[in-house]
Amino acid sequence: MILWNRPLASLPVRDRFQHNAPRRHRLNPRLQCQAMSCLDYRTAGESHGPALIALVEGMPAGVAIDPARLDAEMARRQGGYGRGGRQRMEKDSVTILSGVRRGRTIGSPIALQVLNRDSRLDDAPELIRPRPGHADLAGSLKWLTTDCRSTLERASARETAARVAAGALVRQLLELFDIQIVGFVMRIGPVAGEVPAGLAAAELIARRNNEVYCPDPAAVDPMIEAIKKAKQDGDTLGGVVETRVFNCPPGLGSCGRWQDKLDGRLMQAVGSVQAIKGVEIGLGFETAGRPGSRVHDEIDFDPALRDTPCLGFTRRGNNAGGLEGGMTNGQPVVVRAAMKPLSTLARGLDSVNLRTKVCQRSDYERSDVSAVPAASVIVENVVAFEVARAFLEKFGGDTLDEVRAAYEHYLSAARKL
Ligand code: EPS
Repeated sequence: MILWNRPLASLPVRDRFQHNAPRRHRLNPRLQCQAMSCLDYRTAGESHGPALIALVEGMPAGVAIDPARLDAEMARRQGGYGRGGRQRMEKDSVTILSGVRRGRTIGSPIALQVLNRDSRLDDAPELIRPRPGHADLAGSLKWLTTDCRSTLERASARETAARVAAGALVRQLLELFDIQIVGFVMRIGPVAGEVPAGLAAAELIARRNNEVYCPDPAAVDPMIEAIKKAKQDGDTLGGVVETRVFNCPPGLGSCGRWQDKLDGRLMQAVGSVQAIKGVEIGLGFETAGRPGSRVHDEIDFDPALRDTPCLGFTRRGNNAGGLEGGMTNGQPVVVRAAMKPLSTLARGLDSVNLRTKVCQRSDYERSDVSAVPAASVIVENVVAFEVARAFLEKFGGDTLDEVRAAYEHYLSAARKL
C-alpha cells in the first residue's frame, strides 16, 4: 500500500499520525500539514435562540479576513423580493470570536456568531398542527413530542445565516487564487430567466444586481409580479438557483474513492440547504435525454491558454459543469438547485392536530412568500465552502505561503505535461 500520494483526508485516522508504522506507511511532512488543513465547519443555533454559530476549522494561517465582506454576504442573504417581516427585525452581522488576530487567520478554529434580535425561544408558542412540507411532523415523530416548536426552530432556514458566514469566510482564501463564485436566480415559480453560459463573473455580478438577483433583465418584473400574486393568494413560490465557480484549477476532488468525488460532495452540501429538493451539475437531468454526441464537451488545445486554469485544454461546451469523474477539469463548475415553495402558507394546508388527531388547517407562522433570491446566496456560499475544502485537500498547508507554494508547484508541473 503506497500512502505518499494519497490525500490525507482519504486515509483512516490511524494512518495519519502513525509514528510506529513501517517506513513505507509513514506520511511525508507535506501530507502531515494537510492533516491540519482538513477544512470543516459546524453550525449551531435556533431561529429564535440568542444566536447562530459557525465553527470553522482548518483554515491556514495568514489569510487576511475582511469582516465587511462577511456582513455584505449576510445582507445579501437577508434581501431579495418576497421576504417577510423577520428580515425587517434582523440586521445580521458576523462577530468573529476566535482564530483571527490583527486581521489575519492564525490557524486556530474560527468561531463566527450572528446574534438574533428576535430572540424568544422559551416564549415562542407551541405549534401542534404541522405544516406539510416543513420538518414539523417528521421531527415530532422522531423526538416523540406533539409540540413541533423544538424541531422547527432548528430546521428553520435561519440556520443558513451561519452557513453563509462560513462560506463568506473561506472564499476569502479562494479569492487569493482568483477563484470567483457567483450565485444567481434562474427561475421563480412560473417565470424562468435566460442566462447565457458564456457570461464572465463580473458581468453576472453586475446583472444580478436587482430585487430578485436574476441576471436576465426581462425576467425581473415578471418574477416580482409572480411573488405579489402568490402573496395575494396566501401562497408561496419556489424556484431554481445557479452557482458558477470561475478559475477553479483542475484536479479538485478525486475519482479514487466515492466519498472524495466533488460532484457528490457538492450535491450533498447543496441538497442539505433548507427547501432544496434537487441538485444538478452542468446539464444535469437534461443529459439523460440526449445522445452522447450532444452531451460530452469535445476537447481542443490552445497553447495561448496554457497559463489559465484550463492549462490550454479548451472545451466546445460545458455540459459537464466543470466536473468529470468527480474532479474539476479546469472549466467553470456549474451547480443548479431547485427550491420548493416554502411550506408556511398564509392560507394553510390540510393537516392533523397532533393532540386531538382531528383534521385541521396547518398552523401559520410568520414567514416569507419566496426566499429564492436568498437561496441563491446560500447555495453560492455553501458551494464556496466545498470548493475551499477540496482546494485545501489538494494544496493544504499550515500557512498561506505553503498553500501558495503547493498550488504553484502543481500548476507548473501540470503545464509541463
Ligand atoms: C423560516 C421562517 C421565518 C423565516 C425564516 C425561515 O422565520 P420567522 O418565523 O422568524 O419569521 O423568516 O428565515 C429566517 C429567519 C432567515 O433569516 O432566513 C422557516 O420556517 O424556515
